[in-house]
Order: sequence, then structure tokens, then C-alpha cells
Amino acid sequence: MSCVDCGSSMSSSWNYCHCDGNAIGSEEIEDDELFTEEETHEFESVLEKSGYAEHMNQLENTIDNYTKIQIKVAVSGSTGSGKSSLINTLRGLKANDKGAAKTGLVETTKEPTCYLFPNNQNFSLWDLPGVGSQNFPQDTYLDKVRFSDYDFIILVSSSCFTTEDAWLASEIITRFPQIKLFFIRTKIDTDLTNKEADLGRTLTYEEKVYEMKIIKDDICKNLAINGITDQNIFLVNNHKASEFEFGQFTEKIVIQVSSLKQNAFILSLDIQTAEIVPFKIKLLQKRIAKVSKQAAKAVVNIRKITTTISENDILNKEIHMYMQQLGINKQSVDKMAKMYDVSRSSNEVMKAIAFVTKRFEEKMKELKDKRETEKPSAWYSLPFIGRWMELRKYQKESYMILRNMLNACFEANKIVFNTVGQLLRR
Ligand SMILES: Nc1nc2c(ncn2[C@@H]2O[C@H](COP(=O)(O)OP(=O)(O)OP(=O)(O)O)[C@@H](O)[C@H]2O)c(=O)[nH]1
Ligand SMILES: [Mg+2]
Repeated sequence: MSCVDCGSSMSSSWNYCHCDGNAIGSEEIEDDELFTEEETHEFESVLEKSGYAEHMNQLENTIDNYTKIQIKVAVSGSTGSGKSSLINTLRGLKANDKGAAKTGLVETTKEPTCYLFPNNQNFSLWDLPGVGSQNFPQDTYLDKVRFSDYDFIILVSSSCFTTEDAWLASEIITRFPQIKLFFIRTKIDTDLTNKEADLGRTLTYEEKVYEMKIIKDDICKNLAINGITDQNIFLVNNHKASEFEFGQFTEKIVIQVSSLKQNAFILSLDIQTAEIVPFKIKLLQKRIAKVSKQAAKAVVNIRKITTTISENDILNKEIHMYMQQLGINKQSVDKMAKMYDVSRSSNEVMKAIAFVTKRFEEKMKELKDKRETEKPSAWYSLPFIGRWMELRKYQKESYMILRNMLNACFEANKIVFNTVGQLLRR
């Protein structure tokens, strides 16, 4: 894989590239991130027009608008190819988890079934029966599944492309050229195990890479026969997202999904891959300026209207989002261990989580004590320049807390990843 910032290739997908792009930074806050004079004027006129509570609601909606964007993904392919298993892995679930898609050796997906992402109900994955299955014959397939409704389509196969797969791929490309198509070849683990059984020995790393190349070349050749070139093809093991090309697959979706939906996709994915985490960090970092402005607005108003969201609520919610997005809590670590099939949390991981939690409690307590001892904001009675400067002062305080906490979560995330990486290499 290569770094999203510097482009250099990384030897292991379980370590971050330590180029400057990934660093969150701890120096002074850039002036263009702080309240401008115009924004202060705007804030005042909005307060007059819609009132404080309404304005805070609107702000929250704007900051979290990624959860309002609809993303619909179709997953199709022949019976037993691993569609439902792939959907589970993308949703960060194992087949025996609550709410997971049913998987099995006999035909299980008979009707299109919708699965929502746990932290974004507007992001849906559709498990579609394959072409030629009982209720979905080839001649009515396209009318029945209505591919035009989807943002992208994933075609799953577990062996050589069937004639139905090839037909479907060329129909999609001809009829819906605007929709991105991804080809997923599952069960690579089984192919390699079979090869080892044939040879009567374990394959070396280089031999595995060579076998994977043969499989990929074969898919390319089959697609090319049907006039399909230059496609997104990824080889995966649905049971272990850490193996083969699962991470590259998620990264490619991020790159190819329209920019409007990109943020929604990144923040909704509840699976930690080394490819996705740097995207998550960049997005969370970008939110700091907006969220710290919201927090500052809460401070200057809190003594006027007490029924609405406070500075403390805003920071609390945002920092919990960092922890959830970067997997810094016991629940996420357990989930990651389960997904990657490694023994549960090492001491080092637990220490990293405890460190973040402790720092979070300390920071919030410091802020609470500060607010309790300082004079109530006389914001409304200050001259304009005073109101502007006060907003900036409060914003800087929450900005520093958020940046500090994002840094702490980033460091803890590196420890989690490196630990999982080491366990996987054993
Ligand atoms: N080893 C291995 N087994 C897999 C993989 N993907 C799926 N399986 C297994 O293959 C079987 C079929 O997987 P499903 O996900 O149910 O396949 P499907 O395409 O949804 O099947 P239908 O719903 O019947 O069309 C299950 O036993 C899975 O555990 C994989 O990448 N590797
Ligand atoms: Mg299924």
C-alpha cells in the first residue's frame, strides 16, 4: 500500500507512514481556523433571527451532515460466492453477530435484502441474489434489481467468472457507465490452501504473491474477452479483513466515491484498516475548527439559555467520536480482535486505552473547574471587538483540547494497530 499523503510505499499495511501529512501537530492554531470578524457578525445576526437554540441545532446538523447523505451499494454475484460474508465484513460484523447477514453453504440470499451501517442509517448495503438464481433469471434481472439506484456496485465471485457474471459486468458498464464497479474475488485463502495441499508443502510469501497474480490475471483475461478493461479487482478473504487486498479495496472506494459522499463513507465505515484510518484522522482533524467554534458559541450563551447543548456536551460528544472512529475503547478493541481473529487485547493496548480515557477525564475536569471559577461571560454587554476576541479565546481553549485528544487517540490507535500487526505476523 502507499501513503495517502506522501505517496511512498509502506512495507507493512499494519504500520503508519510517519510522514508529516499524518501528524496532527501541536503548534499554534492557524489564524484562518479561528472566528473571523464576519463570522462573529453572522453569528450575531443569526441569533437575532432564529434564536440561540435553533442556531445550535442547525450547527449540529451541518457538522454531522455526513449522516444525512444517502449511500446505496449493491452487492451481486452467484450463489455461494460470499456476498453476505463480504457485507458482514464491511459492516464490521462476524456471521454470528446480531444483525449480521445470514451466510451458509446452501443458497441463503433469495430476495434483495438491505443492511444498514451501525453508525449511519443512511448508508445501506444491498445483498442481491445472483443472476440466474431461481427468482432472478437473466432476462428480467436488470429490471428487477434497478442498478441505477445505486452509488456503486460490487460484483462478487469465488472462482472463475461465470458467463452470467461476465454478462452482468458488461451490461452494467454499457448501461450505467457513471456507476463505479468493483470486482471482488473471495476465498483466496481457500485457493492458497488448496495449492498447498496439491504441493504437499507450505507456500512461501513470494509463491503466494505469484498465485494471487495468476488468479488476478485470469479475471482480467476473462473480463477483457468481454470487452471490459481497466477494472477495480480485489482478492479477499471475507473471514479476515487483514489479509490480501481488503484494505486496498476500501481505500479504492474512498478514492472513487463522489467527493460529496466520501466523508460519509469514511466516517460510516466501522472497520479499522490501515488504509482507512489516515482518511478518518484527516476528516476528524478538519472538524476541529467547526466544532471548537460551536463550543465557543455555547460558552458565551450558556448563562442565558440553559436548556440547550453546553460546551461540555459538545466536546464530550466529539471526543467520544474520536474514540469510536479510531477504535479507542474496549468494545472496539474486542471487535477488532474478533474481526482479525487475534487473541484479545494485549496489556499494551489496554494501557493505551486507559491513558486516553484518563487524559480525557483530566481535560474535561480542568475545563469544568476553569469555567466554575472564572467570571460569567459578559459577552452581550461587550463592544463588538470584545465579543469577537472573547469568542476566539473560548474557541482556542476547546480547539486545544480537541487537538490534544485527537493526538492521544491517534497515538493509541498506532499502538492498537502495531499490536494487532505483531499478533498477525506470529
Ligand atoms: N474460506 C472462505 N470462505 C468464505 C469466504 N467468503 C465466504 N465464505 C464461505 O462461503 C459460504 C457462502 O458464503 P455466503 O456469504 O453465504 O455467500 P452468498 O454469496 O451470500 O451466498 P447466497 O446467499 O446463497 O447466494 C459460507 O460458508 C462462508 O463462510 C472467504 O473469503 N473465504
Ligand atoms: Mg447470501
